[in-house]
Amino acid sequence: MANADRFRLSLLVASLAAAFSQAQPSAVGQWSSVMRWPEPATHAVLLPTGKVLWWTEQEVQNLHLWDPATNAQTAVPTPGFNPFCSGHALLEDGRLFIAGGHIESHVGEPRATLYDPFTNAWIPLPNMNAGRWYPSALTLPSGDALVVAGSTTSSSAANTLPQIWDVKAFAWRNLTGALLELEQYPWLFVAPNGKVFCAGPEKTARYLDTTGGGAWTAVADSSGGEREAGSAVMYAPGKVLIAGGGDPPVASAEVIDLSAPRPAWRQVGAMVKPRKQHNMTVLPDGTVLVTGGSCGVGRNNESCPVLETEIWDPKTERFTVVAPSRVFRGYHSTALLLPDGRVLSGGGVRTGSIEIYSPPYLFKGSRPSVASSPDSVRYGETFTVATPDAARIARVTLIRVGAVTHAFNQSQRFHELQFTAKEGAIDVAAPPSAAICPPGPHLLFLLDANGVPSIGKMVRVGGTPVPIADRVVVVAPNGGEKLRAGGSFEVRWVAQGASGTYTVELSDDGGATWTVLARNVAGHSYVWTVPPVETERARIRVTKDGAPAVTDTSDLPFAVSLGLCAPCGPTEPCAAGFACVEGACHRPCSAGLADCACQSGPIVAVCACPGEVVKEGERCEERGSGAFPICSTGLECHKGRCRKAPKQTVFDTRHLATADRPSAEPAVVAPEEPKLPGPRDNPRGCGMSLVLSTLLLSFVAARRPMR
Ligand SMILES: [Cu+2]
Repeated sequence: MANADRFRLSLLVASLAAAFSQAQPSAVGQWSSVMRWPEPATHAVLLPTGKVLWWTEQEVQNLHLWDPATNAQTAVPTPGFNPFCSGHALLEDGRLFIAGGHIESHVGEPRATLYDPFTNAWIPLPNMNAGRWYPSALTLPSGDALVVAGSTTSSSAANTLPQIWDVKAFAWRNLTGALLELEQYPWLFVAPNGKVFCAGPEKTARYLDTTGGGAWTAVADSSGGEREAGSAVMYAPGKVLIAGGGDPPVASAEVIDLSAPRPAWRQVGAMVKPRKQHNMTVLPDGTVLVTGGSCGVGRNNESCPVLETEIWDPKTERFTVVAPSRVFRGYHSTALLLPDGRVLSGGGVRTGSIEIYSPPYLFKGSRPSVASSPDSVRYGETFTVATPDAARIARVTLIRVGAVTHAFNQSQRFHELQFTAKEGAIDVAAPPSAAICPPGPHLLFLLDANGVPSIGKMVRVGGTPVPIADRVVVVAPNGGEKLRAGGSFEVRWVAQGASGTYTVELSDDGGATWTVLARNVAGHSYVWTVPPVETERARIRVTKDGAPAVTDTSDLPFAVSLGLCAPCGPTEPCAAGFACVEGACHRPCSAGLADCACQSGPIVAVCACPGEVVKEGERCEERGSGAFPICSTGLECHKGRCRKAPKQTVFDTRHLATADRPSAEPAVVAPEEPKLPGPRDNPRGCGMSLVLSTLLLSFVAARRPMR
């Protein structure tokens, strides 16, 4: 922050503090002192254990568990990739689904993983179709997890394919009928009709039908227009509040009721301050807390910090200003409801501190207490909560635990439950269905007539979670690779369930016959010396030892080449049909030798001959001299590779099953064109890591120059 901004902020803090110094906490609530945290809290998730899993911005890959009860921080092992800029959702059984993340600014991580809060362990999942940077995730009524949007390789390359992580099948389901380029971190909610409602930040709100191949339909346009970096919350089933956002940011707010015959956005009272990058947190009494943000133009305008805190009441549909915070929390800040009814407010760019807000209801008398409550409840059942305060309970509410980043909580939603009081207990009606209340961990609150809530009790809503069955999925080689005979290759698979060992097999004839490569392999990878065979129909099969049904095969065939790029020399000739060029075996072409860029690794580059007509992904000559390969019909030469006409969106089909591929053409996957680090388009965003750039540079250096 510039000195002038810092001075302005201190004046603002002083003047707001003076204005509120006389106000009672029972009217305006109260902020804690500012507490230092090791890093900015850019992602924060309340786990079913009552602890907060949080992690930070940029290349720092430290994850932490914070215990609100003891204030202790403990380190969490890394998931093996950087989950900054990922999407997240809590599954029915309380495990956290994390999809995508950060390779560099706008370049998304294709990996996904589950975090088990009960064992502090990660379960890697098969990769998504492509990278996702700034996606949103959502647990569906089925208990499966949807992931939508995010960028793949650049700010203009959106991942347009919604994907569903099928918990039972341990596999992705692709909504190929619902390709759509969406804004980053879309605001997704399960609607009462079972569809997914995307409330923004785009002007047009839509439904996503996740059945079959999926389909989007428009629902209503916001009169506030596009609300970039605004926020949204489902404050009752089917009822959504959106507020702020835009450039410059606005103060306006709108609501929609999806249960209405023709849902439409309706303006409600505006916020006191225009803002963006603020957080909205639904509270145990059903009101919505608005914290932080900036009132200036741009992504994170520090010269216009909003310290005013506001509370929106769904009964009056108006915002009320309460006690101000002390620290500017804009871009990369978070707010999260804690089990005790307070709200954690932390983060902001390079802002390694938190404050905790105690809402007015914590200053209005003694709290109702819960003597006992069930750990889980089923849809439609009546359950009993023992409480010595049964006679004074006025409301029972249920809030799905939060998972927040980038000004949007991808998990929280609010429910009012019906109940009847009896002696020493209350009987409570559980939510009627998964569309009204998707399965997963929730906080149950009892409130008295003054709106004072009990401490929240963690309760799992839903049926019986899908048992964690034994599964194995081969992730490499998974189809399309071209391996060099004699090279070494790391066969990799992911798995869930009981630990065990694995048998790895190879077929070089499309799966007709199999040869065992290794037995009793511990762990989830096996380094394999590629045998001297020539085939385009190879597949790998991995089977759990003692469990023949727990098995998986490469989705598509890969190739092994005996000749191409094999090392050669005066005493080490190439196989028949290949010629030795600069120590590597090349395929001869009629008009001379091919320009095969052989790499040092096990994967060989695609080899193309001058004048030859080549397929998508293969090398070509942009200047069109005719001496170099020509792209086949429907393709054009772009950056040295034959590609479909350049598009703004990327639909990477490499990981789809054959039936899902848009064309019946066999898959040809060229090694990615190396990308040199360019000027950063976003100085705050994440630069390419040193390791990655070094790897790419050494790859580039290893390539023979183009002729
Ligand atoms: Cu960011």
